[in-house]
Amino acid sequence: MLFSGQAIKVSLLPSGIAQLIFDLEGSSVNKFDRLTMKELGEATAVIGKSDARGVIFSSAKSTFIVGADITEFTGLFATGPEAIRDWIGRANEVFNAIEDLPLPTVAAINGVALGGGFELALSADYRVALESAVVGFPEVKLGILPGFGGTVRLPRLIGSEKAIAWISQGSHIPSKIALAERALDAIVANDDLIAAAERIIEDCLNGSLDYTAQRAIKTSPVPESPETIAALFMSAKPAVAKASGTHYPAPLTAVEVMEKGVLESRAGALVAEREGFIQLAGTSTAANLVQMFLNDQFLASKSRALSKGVPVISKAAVLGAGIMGGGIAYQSALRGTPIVMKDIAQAGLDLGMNEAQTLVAKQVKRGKMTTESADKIIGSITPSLAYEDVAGAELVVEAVVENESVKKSVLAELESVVAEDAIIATNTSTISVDCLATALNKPKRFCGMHFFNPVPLMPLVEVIRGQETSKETIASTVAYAKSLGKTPIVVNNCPGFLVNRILFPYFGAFSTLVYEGADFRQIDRVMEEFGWPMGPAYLLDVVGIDTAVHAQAVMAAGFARMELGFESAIDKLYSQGDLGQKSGRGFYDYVVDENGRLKKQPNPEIDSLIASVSAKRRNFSDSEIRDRLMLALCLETVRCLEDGIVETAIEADMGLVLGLGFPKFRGGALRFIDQLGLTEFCELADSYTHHGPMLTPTAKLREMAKAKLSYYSE
Ligand code: 3H9
Repeated sequence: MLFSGQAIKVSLLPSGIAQLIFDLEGSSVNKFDRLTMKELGEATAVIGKSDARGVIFSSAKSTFIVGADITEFTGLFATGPEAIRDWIGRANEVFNAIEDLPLPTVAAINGVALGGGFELALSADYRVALESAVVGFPEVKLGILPGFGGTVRLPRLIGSEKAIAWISQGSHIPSKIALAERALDAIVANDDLIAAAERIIEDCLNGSLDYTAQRAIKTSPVPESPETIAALFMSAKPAVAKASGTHYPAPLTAVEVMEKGVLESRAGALVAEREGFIQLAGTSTAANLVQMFLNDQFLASKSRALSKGVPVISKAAVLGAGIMGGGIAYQSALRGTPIVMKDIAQAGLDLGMNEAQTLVAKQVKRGKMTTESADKIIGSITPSLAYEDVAGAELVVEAVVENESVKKSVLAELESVVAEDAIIATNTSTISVDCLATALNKPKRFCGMHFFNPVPLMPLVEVIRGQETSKETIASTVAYAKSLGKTPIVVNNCPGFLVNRILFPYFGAFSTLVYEGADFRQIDRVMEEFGWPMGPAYLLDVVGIDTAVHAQAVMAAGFARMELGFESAIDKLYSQGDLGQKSGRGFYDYVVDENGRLKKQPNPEIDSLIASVSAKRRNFSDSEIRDRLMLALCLETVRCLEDGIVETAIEADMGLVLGLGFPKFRGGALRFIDQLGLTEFCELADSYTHHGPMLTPTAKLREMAKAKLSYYSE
């Protein structure tokens, strides 16, 4: 054994070639935490002084190396530029030392090699991988750029144009594509990986391969002329900037860093990369996107713990076909759980099956699914008009119309058919789960399962715990949601649950502004500039004006403070049957374009309609619009946390990100409050308190502000 650490071991193979094995103790994956980087430096020095004939970098885990340790980023980034410069400088020294070893080197990539993991592989002379391996640079998704030499070595190896695409898009690249683009040198079978790496080293030693020439490519400027490079980057940058948008600076910065570096020496290019990294690491976007990764991991571990040991649902059912039922049935069948789709009318079943068929056809058309798989998926959905077919289901999702008495009678009927221990979940967006539970003899086995539309695309499922819901019911429902590929968040029952309870105060602030004479188009623009995928008027059209009117009534009945007290523009649209996208007209008009997509257009009659229910049009500053909408939304999020509707700040914020499209780079409502500062947030709210209780901070929030606490330090 040449080296034995807690993350790395190096031994000599019988061929005299050193095998460096990454196997970080106590971790499910290899990653570049501080310990691993330190040991890599030490092991490289030992190898340099040894008699080894070559080096193979390999992993004892199923992943190769997942990158730098993201869990260290928040602390590291907060230490400021000098500490980051120092950290990257030391990593650069280690990777350069590997690249400069006086012997041939090969990375044997057995699994995921992302970010720093692939940067290590690029420091080696050659890269051989399994077909199942995945490589790439996802750093921009964290708001940063590759900082261990990725922007330096990749363009030299595969060309600037391809490197721009790899790094600015942050995609995971399957090994076959990486091989075709020359980022890998070979793909081999599982049992041949180390032997293949050894063969490459032997070829280097016997002169069939020139590893020093290989190195020279990676350490010299690219061979193109300055004019060619200037033209290439000039045309790439606007496209990258357009694709990433103003709120996500990392992709463009990464491209600018490459532009600065490709004609430099290795050392010069590494400096450009490091300075670009430091610039991005100081942004709130990077801090929030890193927190998004940590939040995802938190949600995954929480739902794992909640559903531990729960038997897999082998047969499910959905009551009520149509778009929602069809979407749930499709998702269940797609993910391998056969499902019965029951309706009272053949027309409903036809609609549901049609929805599922349309969804599989789209996948087939995009080449993402074979026709055999498509047939299998459709075959595992059983449309039925008879309750007997539902009897064997272990979990049934009731997804009939959003009407309390209809739901209650369907639930009672259903309970008399299914097994004693079957789980019954209601897909409702607003109706109290406790109220619906009164229809059942065994409310223990009942909970809410709120899917978002369109089901296949929306990642969130709210799992709603009623007062009587048992732990086992929550566990099975969480497990089923996970098996559908969704992210479940467990919330306690209240009108609107988590997501709609927060959305409707935001819509309320919108309606109030319009009532006071604000232009809804300005409101949409301001909120889109803030980072929302669509402004509130557009969102209302997408959600459906009728749905919004119904849900607003439920919310106002549940929380007196949400009562608007006036006829809103939404009410007016509803009264004349303009229901948004579904009817072709709402705040905007919608027409089908040549690609079959709905296109938003001005509604020529909207201004006179709004004028009939609001004050005369007057000017509002962009900041007032943004403040009033965000204060309403953030304060309701605070109340949900304080009322115990949701257990943690992370779950509240992720509910908004995954369910509403809250801009990720802002991290969520509570994170937004943290970043503004709790005291500053309360002061801002106080400047609008005359607008009523929806914009008034809670006593606990004020106490937290006084105590200098924050939601994410709790
Ligand atoms: C980088 O490298 C920057 C450099 O250029 C240098 C800059 C100067 N750090 O998701 P999973 C853990 S930036 C720490 O459940 P999957 C994860 O927490 C980094 N931990 O499995 C979990 O832990 P546990 C670039 C990480 O199969 C376990 O691994 N790299 C990291 O669904 C399994 O993860 C990335 O952005 C990490 N980097 O997906 C990759 N990655 O077992 C981010 C994973 O305790 N990661 N963990 O619950 C991913 O995309 C996915 O996790 C991956 C596996 C595809 C790797």
